Amino acid sequence: MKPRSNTKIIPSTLVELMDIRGITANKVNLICKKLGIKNLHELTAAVAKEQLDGIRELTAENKKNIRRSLKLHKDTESRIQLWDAMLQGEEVLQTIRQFPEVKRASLAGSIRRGKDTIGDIDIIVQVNGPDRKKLLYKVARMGLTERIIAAGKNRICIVLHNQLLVYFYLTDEKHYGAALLYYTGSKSYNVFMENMATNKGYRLTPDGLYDVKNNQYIATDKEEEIFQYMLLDYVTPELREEQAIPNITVQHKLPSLPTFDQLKGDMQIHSDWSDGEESIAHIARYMFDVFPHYQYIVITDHASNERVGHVLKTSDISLQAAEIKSVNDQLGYDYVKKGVEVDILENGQLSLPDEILKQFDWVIASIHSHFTKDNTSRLMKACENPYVHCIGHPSGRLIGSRNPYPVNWDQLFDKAAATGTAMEINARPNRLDLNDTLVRKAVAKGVKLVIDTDAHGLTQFDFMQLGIRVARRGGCSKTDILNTRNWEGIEKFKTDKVAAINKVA
Ligand code: DGT
Ligand code: CA
Ligand code: ZN
Repeated sequence: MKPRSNTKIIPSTLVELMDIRGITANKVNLICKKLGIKNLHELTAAVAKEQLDGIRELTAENKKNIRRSLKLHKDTESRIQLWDAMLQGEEVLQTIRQFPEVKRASLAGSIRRGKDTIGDIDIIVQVNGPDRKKLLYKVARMGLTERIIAAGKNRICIVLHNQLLVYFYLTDEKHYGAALLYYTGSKSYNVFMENMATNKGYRLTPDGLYDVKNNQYIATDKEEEIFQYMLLDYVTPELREEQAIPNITVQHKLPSLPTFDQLKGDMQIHSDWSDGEESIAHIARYMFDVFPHYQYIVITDHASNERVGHVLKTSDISLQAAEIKSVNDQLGYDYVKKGVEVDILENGQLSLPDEILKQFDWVIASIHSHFTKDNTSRLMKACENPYVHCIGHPSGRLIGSRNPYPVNWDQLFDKAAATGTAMEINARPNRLDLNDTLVRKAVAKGVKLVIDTDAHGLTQFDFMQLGIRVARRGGCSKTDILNTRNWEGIEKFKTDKVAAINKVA
């Protein structure tokens, strides 16, 4: 075989670059020579500084592949919503778990932490050394894989057909816990943990925890063990973010975070009386069967005197109430609650008068117009209405398509706390509104929150899982979440609100 020219002068630290599709030995050589690069670290730095742009011989595709392989691709446009990433990640996980070479596998990275958008999918895979090649072949042939981007002894990176990147970190049983901890991140949380380890005479690496005194390896097959050895409370992945670190440095001070089974009902649902797909009877039957731990559901169709089309007409409110009554009669108790979602108009007035609002069991007021102006005063005015129980999707953002409008959150949350108005954690994948940071702020001010799905179809009730993750990332306790209460508890919240407003007036 003819020897390949130039290969020899490529530093051994850069050989793995040649696994990148479309990058020949010549190109690797060229990069090394032109930029004086000697190792992967220097290459990473050069790519971050966009120095590859100066090399004419590299195509745009070459550069893209190098960036991807180095995990430097993450501009905001390429991030995908948590829900899509969870579905995709789960599918990849289920597929590789069927390979006999895979002894254990877990999602890590930002998906495991429940971040609202995801740059790429990280998966820890336990596989014996001799099986790694076989695993690579199988991964390459999975229907989900578009192509292999890079493959080495400890890592495989693939791109899926939807252009999402997946990194598999290959590890053995003994190092699994440490790998899971490290690749779950976040980066700033890892730095925090590494410093904590150093302070306690340990060294924490993606390979495991070591006792510095005798350089002895401490078993970390399970992630929890690392926390135990370091005398720290276990920190759930949702709290492994920079914003939560101040709370986790103190032992036994972590909130006990809310869980899905603690939720007693879904409090924003649209039926075919407005823009939802299903009748109230269908929704009730489905929810009753599929979510048996819910004690109530709240139908909150859009209703307005101001707009037409896909809204509950004022004249239809009594007809809708009769339908709800008949569904409840069949179920044997008041399972379906009569709610409404009203618009907050430009001047802060609502799209229905108080005499009508007071007929409903639950009133959500939301902004559906004028998305660019500062909306603090509109939202505060809505809080002052004794019949408004909750502000819907308070920031107005649509992930990837609409920025949140400006709001003075301190002022709004103070008003919400003083008037006893709840804020929504809207669990739709493109809303997640409030987001984790605002949830943390709201809770600190004593504002109560409602997690709901804003479902318009039967499949959307599963979004509740996302809402729970936002609440957990925001460091909520169960008591911060109103719909962990039974309906009597919700009624109490409503009478407390009226009392709070009367006191101020
Ligand atoms: P993403 O993919 O942008 O949504 O966010 P992550 O958190 O999944 O980040 P990613 O995929 O770049 O890396 C996965 C985890 O690996 C990250 O959360 C922490 C760890 N990690 C990666 N690079 C570094 C690093 O340079 N330093 C430290 N301390 N940890 C890192
Ligand atoms: Ca990631
Ligand atoms: Zn809405």
